[in-house]
Amino acid sequence: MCLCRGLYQPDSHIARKFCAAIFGWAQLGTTTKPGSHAHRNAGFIRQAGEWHWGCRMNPAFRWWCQEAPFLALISRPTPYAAATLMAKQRQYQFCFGPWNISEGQDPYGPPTRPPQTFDWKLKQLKKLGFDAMMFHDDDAVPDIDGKSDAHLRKESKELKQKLDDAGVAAEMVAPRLWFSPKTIDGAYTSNDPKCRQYAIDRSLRCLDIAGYLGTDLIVLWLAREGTYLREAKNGRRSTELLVQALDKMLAYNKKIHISIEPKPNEPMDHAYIPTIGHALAIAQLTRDPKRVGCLIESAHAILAGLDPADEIDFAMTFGKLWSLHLNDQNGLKFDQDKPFGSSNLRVAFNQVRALERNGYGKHGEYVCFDVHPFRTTKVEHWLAHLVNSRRTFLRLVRKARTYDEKTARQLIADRDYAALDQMVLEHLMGE
Ligand code: XUL
Ligand code: MN
Repeated sequence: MCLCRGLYQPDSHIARKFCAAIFGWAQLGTTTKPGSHAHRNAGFIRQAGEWHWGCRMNPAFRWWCQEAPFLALISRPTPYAAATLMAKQRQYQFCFGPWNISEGQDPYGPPTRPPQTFDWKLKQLKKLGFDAMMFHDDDAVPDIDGKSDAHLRKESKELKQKLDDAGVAAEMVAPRLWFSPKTIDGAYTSNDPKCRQYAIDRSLRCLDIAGYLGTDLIVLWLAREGTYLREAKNGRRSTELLVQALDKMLAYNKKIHISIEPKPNEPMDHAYIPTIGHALAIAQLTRDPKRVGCLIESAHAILAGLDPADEIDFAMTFGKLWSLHLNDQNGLKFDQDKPFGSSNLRVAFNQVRALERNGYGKHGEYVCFDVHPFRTTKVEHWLAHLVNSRRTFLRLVRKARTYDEKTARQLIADRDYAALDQMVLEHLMGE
């Protein structure tokens, strides 16, 4: 291995061939009994979608995982097909929504890419090796407000068939309560009782769609539940209205679980449920607190001035992190939905560490990327933000698993946080 490490030059053909030969030998030369501990410990093993030399079981080989050149060789930016293969070899399951293949419009300009059909998006998701798709109610049933319950059932079932044929799961359904003229002043907290009723009715239809699509997870991003000016609503009454709305959903379907996705602002000046603390606190006031949990979006936590890793640890202490929207955000400005790790790799690393130490995904939770292409992105690069986010995530899983916990513990015991800080930076830089 040392020889391979020494020989490696980024563009050396011989080194590549040599590594391949060693790799083949290590695979074929194993004489241990399949399935035994020794067998798993011998030769190369796959971990987090990458090949490692027995490092999961045998700490003696852990050095090899620290950005070994062989790994660098096989982890170069890959075309989509190779990235797909990589994703198939890990323990996490990945997901995105049809809105994440967006057309580039912003408040100041029109789309920069032509719209694509849902079928095309599903095909891309499948081709890239993602496992599930997340939905708004009207992603599943377009123009939902003008359709009867019978229509809603028919279209949802047709969609379920398409998903089954593609081998793709529906991760969640979220009512889009921020588009209609009836939700201009908020949905559940609107000052108009007729509008509040619309929001409840629409939410219950969303629960029906979830049932047809075979998921018990409802996501509530409470987009307009807040104010542009404080005097327009009564905060206490709004909190009570939110509890009433949650109670109606919980009573309507005894199987569903509701994940609240907090966001502190945008579109509102101030939202009523800005953080995970607020989401979990309001869950306690409902008729069935154990069925109300949360979804953390990295960018939303950053907009609240919080570290998303702390939000993850907090939610997972309660066993209530049921979904995740990983992305990135460059400071306190409009919601950017940048690729995961794009602005702050260390913050991304700490999110992955928090997920790893809490066992996220063990109960079937998905890692979803709520990321958007840049407005400048050309059609031929339209899916890169999704592939790159997953790739960065998997690289950071490897970084989390090869982090030198023992030295970190010693430095913490010595209160030598300067050295700890540098150790983290050098680990991330690969030196
Ligand atoms: C809004 C946001 C939404 C939700 C789904 O900022 O993140 O995409 O995730 O309704
Ligand atoms: Mn989101």
